[in-house]
Amino acid sequence: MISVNILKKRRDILISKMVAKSAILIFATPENIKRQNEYQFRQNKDFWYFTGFNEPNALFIIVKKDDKFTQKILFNKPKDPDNEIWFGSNLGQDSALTKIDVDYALPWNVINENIYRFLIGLNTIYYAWGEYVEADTLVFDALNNIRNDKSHSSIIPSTIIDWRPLVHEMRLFKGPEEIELLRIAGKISALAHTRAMKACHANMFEYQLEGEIHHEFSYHGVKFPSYNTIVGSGNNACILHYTKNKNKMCDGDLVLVDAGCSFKEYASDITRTFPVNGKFNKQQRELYNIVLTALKSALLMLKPGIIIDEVNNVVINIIVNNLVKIGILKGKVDELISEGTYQQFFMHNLSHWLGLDVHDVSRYGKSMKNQILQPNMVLTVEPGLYISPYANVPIEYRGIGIRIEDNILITETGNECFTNGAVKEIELIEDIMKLKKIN
Ligand SMILES: [Mn+2]
Repeated sequence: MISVNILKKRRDILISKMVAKSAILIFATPENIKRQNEYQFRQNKDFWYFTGFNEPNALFIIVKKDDKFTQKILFNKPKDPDNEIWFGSNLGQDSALTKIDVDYALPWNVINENIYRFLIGLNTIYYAWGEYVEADTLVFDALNNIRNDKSHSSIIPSTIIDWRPLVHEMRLFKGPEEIELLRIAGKISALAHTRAMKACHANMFEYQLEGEIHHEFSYHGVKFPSYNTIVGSGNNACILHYTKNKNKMCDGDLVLVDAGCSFKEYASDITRTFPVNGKFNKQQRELYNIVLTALKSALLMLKPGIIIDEVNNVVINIIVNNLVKIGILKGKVDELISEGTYQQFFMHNLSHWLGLDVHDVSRYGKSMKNQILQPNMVLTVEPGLYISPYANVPIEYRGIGIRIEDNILITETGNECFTNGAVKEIELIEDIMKLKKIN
């Protein structure tokens, strides 16, 4: 749940952006989508942002007649004693009025016959089409109902506006309560990475290290990771979306752990890379320090007014210069960059937005690269180096994959790192791994 005060604040901002004689329709995740058979139910984040309501099959509507008159309506599942025996209780309509703070709460099973009543006499409908087929059908049927019913022929909504640009612009700038949750998510995830460092040893399986991470999440009151945990040792660290986590970890290899929890729906996303046996070898150390230097330089630059792409260029420069120095890349730095030769070793983006979603929403349809950073934006910073086992480089560098990822808030003057709890200096990692506190 989100406090009614915060819901009110968010809804008021949304209402201020709506034109008169309009309604906005925001659907929860439907119950019958196929994904749900495979995964636990996860609420639609835009719906959550304005309702804090975690049940499937629901629709939140705000009707704005004019600046003085607005109505909030919720359609949600009715109470059903038979169903409760199997699935437990749900909120129902009566409690929804106060808990979700709406003027009307109506049962989901009568939505077809009733949704159009709230849209009569309006000009504009704000709706994000294409998310759920069921929702599209409901909305377009409702609009057809109004058009076909001659008794309501005075005003028929004729404009449909996608609300995602409005809502996602709001979500891009985090409020104080969101920042606090993201901060906590970062802290818990950092503890999980620390636990993994302490627990790690040769011949352990990658999934066992994953288990240590998830144990620490649940210990701190978190049920879900915010994405599938990646534990890739040895060559697996070079597979960017490796989630099989099935190999035995070998003495002498590095392990890359990309894991973050979702705390009260807010995501964190940390990557740390450390030696399975607790001690970096020469080549691992060299490559690791290149990535760490790149990360630190990025963290120094990330503040209001800067464009991500400028930071990305500095990171690429550091990486390419150093790869030339140790003989992994050969040629002129400028050409290696302009021709993109380095991309075989660093092929992903430096950052993504972070919030309710782990890859959080952005200015609608706009790439993050050219956006000017502003206070209260939250993002990841994650340079990496991946030397494929088949790369044409000195053999001792092959099969080393390293990523170091932090989560930051852009502040008025610079940034605040949420994930410093997980150490990243070589000496500190080696010190922690000596502790081996977990049996
Ligand atoms: Mn990430």
